[in-house]
Amino acid sequence: MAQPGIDVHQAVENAFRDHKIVDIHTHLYPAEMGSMYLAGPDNLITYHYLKVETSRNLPLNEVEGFNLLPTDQQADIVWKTLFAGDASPISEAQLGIVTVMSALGLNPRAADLSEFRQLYNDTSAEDYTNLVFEKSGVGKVYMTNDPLDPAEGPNWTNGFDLDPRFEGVLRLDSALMNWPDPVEKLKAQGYQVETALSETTFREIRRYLDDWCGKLKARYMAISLPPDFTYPSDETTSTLLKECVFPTARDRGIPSAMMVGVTRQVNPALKDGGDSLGSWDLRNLERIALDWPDVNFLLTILSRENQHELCVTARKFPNVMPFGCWWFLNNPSIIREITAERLELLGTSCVLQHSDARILDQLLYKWTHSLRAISPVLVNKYEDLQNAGWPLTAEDVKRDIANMFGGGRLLD
Ligand code: RAT
Ligand code: ZN
Repeated sequence: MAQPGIDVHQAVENAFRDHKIVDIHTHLYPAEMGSMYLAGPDNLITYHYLKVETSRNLPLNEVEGFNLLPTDQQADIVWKTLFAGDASPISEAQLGIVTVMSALGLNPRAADLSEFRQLYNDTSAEDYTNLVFEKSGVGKVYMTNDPLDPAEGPNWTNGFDLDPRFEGVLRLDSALMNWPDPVEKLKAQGYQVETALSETTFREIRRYLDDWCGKLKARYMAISLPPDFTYPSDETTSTLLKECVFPTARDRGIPSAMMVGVTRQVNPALKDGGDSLGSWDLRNLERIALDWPDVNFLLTILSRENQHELCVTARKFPNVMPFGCWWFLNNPSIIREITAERLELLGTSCVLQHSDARILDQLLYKWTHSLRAISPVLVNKYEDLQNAGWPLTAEDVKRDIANMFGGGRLLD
């Protein structure tokens, strides 16, 4: 006879309430890293997603000037255009601000940002950080670390006490993309790379990767790649991944993350907001996974069209781990779809989401919104499981959620 099952809805809600999320891809940094630390209303309101939406409402010839204004003036324009204007703020990025302000006890329908600015200015960075981590249910965030970035690099060379809630990830774009552009920057750091992709260059890049994975205690290395990225190929980035990154990942026993499908700067006037996307031929991933069975690959792909194929590829290759609904996919309708197909094709062996937060406060909405989209999908699957005759327990649900939102098996 069928046993009365647990209330799945309640079990999922409790599991998320009790679990501290490990957010494996963000652009967040602790206050100890000076100008890298971004928080508060002005940074939040000038998030590039919102600036793009503001630019849609500005006359074309004003977009460039808008981007040149000081941050607080840009924030005032964004606020006036998108929140105090003549349309409801229902885009995902706009809704996010409403969620953040409500979470902080502020009136999101305010005429200006003064109340929010006051609250932020009256709170120390330490208290603000604690408040955001506490309220968002996030336990750890992985950073995006670029030692070649002039604003970031000196922090690491000079040393500082790293808040243990922040963990390192070595981002490779600026060291490897568009070779030989990175040569001078690498040389300035003492790495004797050459313009040619020679054995010396490979050796020195591997030394760079080793040194910085060590210094950062990097959880993984990551690179973002365009839709036309191919492997194997004589193209420089592909060669450097093969000769330097994949062997380093193998030898150090850390994953190599590939974030694929970004077309940088289709509209340069929009600055950070000027990037777009395209779909990728996943036969390249099959070849990589087959050639490097002893490297674990974390994969996030930008095009919606690639998501089902990514699940299928991950079924074929246990060293491929899909993670997150990246950037333009980080919208509830698409998260629901991707979550369902991942659970159906991969069970719990994937990392369902990351936040990609750039501003600390964004943790307050990115996770609330994601979990609001993901929870009903999980509830549905658990109900299917119960209906099929599985005596599900609250402990099962807790364990699965801890696995899927705790970094995933490749990051243990
Ligand atoms: O989502 C974003 O904010 C993008 O600009 C990028 O940061 C992207 O997530 C990346 O990591 O390249
Ligand atoms: Zn990112």
